Amino acid sequence: NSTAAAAAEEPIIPPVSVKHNQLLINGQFVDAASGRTFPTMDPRTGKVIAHVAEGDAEDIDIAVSAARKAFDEGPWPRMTAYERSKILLRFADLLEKHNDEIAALETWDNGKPYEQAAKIEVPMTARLFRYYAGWADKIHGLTLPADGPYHVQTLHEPIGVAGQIIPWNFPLLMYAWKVGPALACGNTVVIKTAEQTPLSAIYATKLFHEAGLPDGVLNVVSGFGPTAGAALASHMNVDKLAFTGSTVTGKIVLELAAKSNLKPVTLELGGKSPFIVCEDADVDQAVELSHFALFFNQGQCCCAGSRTFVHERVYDEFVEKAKARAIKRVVGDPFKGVLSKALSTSGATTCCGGAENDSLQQVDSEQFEKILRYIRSGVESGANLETGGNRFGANGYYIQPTVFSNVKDDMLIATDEIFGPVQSILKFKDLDEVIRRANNSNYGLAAGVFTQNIDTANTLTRALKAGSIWVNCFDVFDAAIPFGGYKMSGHGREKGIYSLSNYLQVKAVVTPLKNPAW
Ligand code: TXE
Repeated sequence: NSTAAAAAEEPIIPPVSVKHNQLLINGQFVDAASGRTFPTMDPRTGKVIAHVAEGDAEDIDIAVSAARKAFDEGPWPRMTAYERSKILLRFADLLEKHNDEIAALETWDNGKPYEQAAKIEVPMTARLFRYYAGWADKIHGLTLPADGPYHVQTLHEPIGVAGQIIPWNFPLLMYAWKVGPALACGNTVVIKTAEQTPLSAIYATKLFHEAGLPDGVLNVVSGFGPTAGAALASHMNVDKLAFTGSTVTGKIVLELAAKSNLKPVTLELGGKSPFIVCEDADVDQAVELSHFALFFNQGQCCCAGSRTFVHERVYDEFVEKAKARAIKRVVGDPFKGVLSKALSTSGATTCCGGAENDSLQQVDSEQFEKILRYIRSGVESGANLETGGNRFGANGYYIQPTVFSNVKDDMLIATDEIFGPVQSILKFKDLDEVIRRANNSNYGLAAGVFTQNIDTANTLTRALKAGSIWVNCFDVFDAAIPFGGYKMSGHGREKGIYSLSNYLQVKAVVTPLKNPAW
């Protein structure tokens, strides 16, 4: 069978080598001040890909000073917006030129399918920088009609030095979501990448400098959370913090920001998003998209449709088909695979689509063990294990596509973010009930709604407490569409016009009118 075949195969040699493994501060590659390095691993083999400079508080301090200088004295905020925009556009061109190399680094470091990185994630990153390049010269204040003889205007100014902390599930895209709007608004940046996946951001930032980015405007520090990350969150000279990661760590960085200089914080945290299949839904389409909503990117998506609520009239048919779909999934080496026809024709640049060979390779042993623990808890709490439930093959951190039916709301597999390829299917009877149950979560990141009835769709989209609601589709990510959460899924919105306000100060300027008659 395919499991045995995949396990017997030798891992494919990545078509890339690691050229850059240092910190990138003030336009220069440098070692960590401590001289320390840490290994970044190939999850397929557990072997070291490269030793990367390990930044900590001292390096963060050096990087923040460089960003401060570039903001206070450097050309960036004072450049014309058009010049800034041209640099972002040139960077997007360079990303495209080096598309395959960056995609290979991303796959090697993270374990995601190469086709997905090469055909979706790097192109979406370029698209996002072009989108924000378009905004750079369209950011402006207002003239306001105030009571009294005053000329009143608002200036929209960059905040200053932005500190950004990103995770490992979409290393390059998370870099884009954070860096794109910050730079378009004229801020300078220190970004701390995830310790599991440091490689693509260093490479991309080198390209940014080739595109003409002045020194100190964008500084990349690789390193660990409690050292480098915490130093960035609590730095007195960082004016704004943006974080993507777990809700637990989100609370820590919010506290560090409050206890230091009260810098404003945007948080994009975990989720347990409902995917609701109504009785009148196109079941085959709902099965396909619920599969995609959960298994895309190995299940490592904050907005994964991880509570599949299915109406009782179509439940049995849905469970059978969802199980068959999961069994059909091709698991294996992420460097092998082709984009699924369905998703590539649905528009790869707007849809964060998946590959037919979804490697299901988890990023590291910690995530792998966490997922297996949740699978065991699902079995112990009485859910029906329809398929999967184990590791896939003997090597790496592959997990079998796993489907549970008969899941109850209070089981851990229905309440907690598993962040892996484990689908939990729950049964419901009517709309009011599913609204109540879907909203009964600490999270509120996203939701999927499957129905042919416009009234049902309108009721659900208004009633569900979630920042993104996809109707008869899922995971449609366009640079223009805002993304973010209700409740413990976070604060603020990223992407689109909404992200700009995260990186701008609004200054009200009032001047008396000497001759109010005019
Ligand atoms: O997250 P962390 P982890 C969820 C998912 C996953 C779980 C744990 O459920 O299984 O979180 O993953 C940095 N001060 N998500 O441990 O710790 C860290 O170095 C400052 C959902 O990887 O949140 C990394 O850069 N920074 C999520 C980033 O925070 C700290 C994506 C994320 O790591 C820090 C990833 C500290 N004290 C995981 N500790 C999503 N929303 O998409 C860690 N970091």
